[in-house]
Amino acid sequence: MHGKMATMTPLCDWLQTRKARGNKLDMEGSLTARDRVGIQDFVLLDAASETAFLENLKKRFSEDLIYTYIGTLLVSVNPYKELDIYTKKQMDVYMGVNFFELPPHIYALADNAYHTMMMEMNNHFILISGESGAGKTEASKKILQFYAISCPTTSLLHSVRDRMLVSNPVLEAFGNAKTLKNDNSSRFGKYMDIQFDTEGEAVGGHILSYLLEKSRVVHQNHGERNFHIFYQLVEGGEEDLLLSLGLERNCKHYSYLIQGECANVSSINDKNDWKTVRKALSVIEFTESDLESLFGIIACVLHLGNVHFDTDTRGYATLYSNVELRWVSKLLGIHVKVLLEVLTFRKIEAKSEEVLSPFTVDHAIYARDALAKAIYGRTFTWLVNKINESLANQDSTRKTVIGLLDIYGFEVFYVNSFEQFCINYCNEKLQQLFIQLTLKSEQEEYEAEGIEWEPVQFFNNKIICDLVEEKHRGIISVLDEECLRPGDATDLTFLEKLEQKMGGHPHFITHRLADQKTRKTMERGDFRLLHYAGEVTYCVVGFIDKNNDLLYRNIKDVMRQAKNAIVRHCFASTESDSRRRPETVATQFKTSLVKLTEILMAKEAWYVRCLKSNDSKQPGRFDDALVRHQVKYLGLMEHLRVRRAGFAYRRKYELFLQRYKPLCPDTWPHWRGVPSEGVEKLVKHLGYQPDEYKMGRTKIFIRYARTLFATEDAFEICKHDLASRIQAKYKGYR
Ligand code: AD9
Ligand code: MG
Repeated sequence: MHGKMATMTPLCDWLQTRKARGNKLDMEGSLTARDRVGIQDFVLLDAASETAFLENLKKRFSEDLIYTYIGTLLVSVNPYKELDIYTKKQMDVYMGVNFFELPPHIYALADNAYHTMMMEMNNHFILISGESGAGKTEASKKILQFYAISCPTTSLLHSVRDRMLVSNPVLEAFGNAKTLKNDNSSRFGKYMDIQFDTEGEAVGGHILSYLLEKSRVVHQNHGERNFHIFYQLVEGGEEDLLLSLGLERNCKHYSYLIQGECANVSSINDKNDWKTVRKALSVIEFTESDLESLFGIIACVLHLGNVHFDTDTRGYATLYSNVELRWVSKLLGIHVKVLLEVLTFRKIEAKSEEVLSPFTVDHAIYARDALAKAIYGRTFTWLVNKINESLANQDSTRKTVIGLLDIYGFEVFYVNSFEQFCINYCNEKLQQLFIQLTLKSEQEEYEAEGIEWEPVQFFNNKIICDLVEEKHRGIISVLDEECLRPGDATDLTFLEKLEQKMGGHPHFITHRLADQKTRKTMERGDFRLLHYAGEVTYCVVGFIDKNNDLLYRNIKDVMRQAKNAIVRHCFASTESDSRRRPETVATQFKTSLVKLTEILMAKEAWYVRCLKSNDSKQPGRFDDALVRHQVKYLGLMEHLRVRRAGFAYRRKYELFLQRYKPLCPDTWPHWRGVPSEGVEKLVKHLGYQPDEYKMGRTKIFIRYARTLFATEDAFEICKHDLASRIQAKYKGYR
């Protein structure tokens, strides 16, 4: 056996050369190109000051180098222009190449996660974070494209990959919209598992979606739009399709499309996007009848928006004109009389009788809007399920996954409502996860392993997460209590309760609790949270209603009878026990985020931190103050400090030994002694220098990723060498 290991000695020499080459690359970086393009890994920056950090980012940005590493974390700055770095050729360049050998790229991170998954046969996820418009969705698309296009494939699997790729335009059409922050803003959270088989082929996928901002269907703030799909259909839909749906080719005709007064956006081509979505729907194999129902629903929502009411002589709602309602009736497959009844009357159970109570115009509008939101929201869920069916992998053999998380980014508008509250809470949770996984547990691990360590201080946003979500005490609990309280609960009583319970919390303030100066910046119905990413003032109007998200029972009953198959399906399975009150929106969201955290915690994490370069979406503009603010709140400096002082890689002694034991004659084929001693022998044999690693209680800690990569390369060569020797030997027997 030891004879075989003789071949290892040249490998060790080679390993040294590789390491030297790695060092040389760093040196070259520092001597020549460095002044022009900055440093590609912040860990190698001379000074770890915020100013040096920003200068480096800016220097690279001015050269269109939007990516920079902090160790294995990727920082990305939105260039707001198309860069020629996402070609198939680029993908090929990055496929299978060690992380630090090429300039930083999102493909390098994707490839590294992929290879680690293949090597260790475990699950991973890529957390993409940053504020609204920072480039998360673009990043997630690039990663998906990389896997779909670059990974090995058999022709059989082409269809799964195609479907994976086209799921994006479809979900974006239905779940993204123009906001003041981003022309293509995600209005839902998305987590997608990409499943790989043991050969490394992408064989399937699964999407989880989080809280769609349904209120946008019926209301948009100035300068914002409804979901893209409505404009796409109206602008791009074929003549005969529009005719069959009773639609005019004019967005201005539909009241649900013009509240933001910006139906046309220069950066968006709805007509072309319609073609893309139409094609995508056929790739996902929607049947003709699915499509008919789906388009019927989009049109039905538009018609609903144009259903107007008048007041009759008794002060109750009556239909202004029945033209629009007839179209709604046709498209849903529900008799017009039945529809009219549920939009203008409420069914009340009195004793053993059911009584119809007429609506005022306001109530009727409320019922109409609630119906439009419910139909759209449930159809979105149906769509995600349908896409999941088409991405499902039937084969039950063992698979590993890489999860991609792309949610709505932190956002602050002039007026912020329940939706921003949920979105920003979600961002707090993800920041907390990042802190947990990087700053907190990392430092705790050094301590537990007995590694000498100078603690790095950081702001832990757990205090804000608790403020929002703590059981019985957090804002969501107070809101739920008010929502469930019979009687006279209103948005303002909710605010009062908040003041009683949260008053004095360092991250919470209201108009009444504020000092004089702060009070001038708030309205009476506001509360303000000091989020990790900055202050946000929320207007309480609508909180109770949106959290309850109630739909009158007779409307639900009627929808269950619809001839439109999607609508019937969407309303069929729910609320079997109508007496039990469904969970509130915020609580459902909170529960789904807890589940998401559990899913993520069970996997190995990779991070992409996206930064917004400027607020005006201008190509090439780097707003120092804006970027500095993001660098601060994302905790990038703290991450860098931990990285600089810390270790890029760690593995339990047993696992490390198990993998690399063929690289040393003393550990091959078996090491019978204490694992840590075996590892020590192994790394000494490989020529690790004392500053490159530390021995903990149960794990080896390796400071530089390049040391590990060199070891891994050596292992690959050794593996092939062993394989060919075995093959040769086997041949000799025949
Ligand atoms: V939100 O939280 O969903 O509102 P995101 O997802 O962070 O936000 P998005 O990826 O949609 O932002 O990026 C916003 C816009 O910036 C895109 O529509 C592109 O026009 C632009 N962008 C972002 N990343 C890149 C990139 N790598 N290259 C070129 C980019 N343009
Ligand atoms: Mg997005």
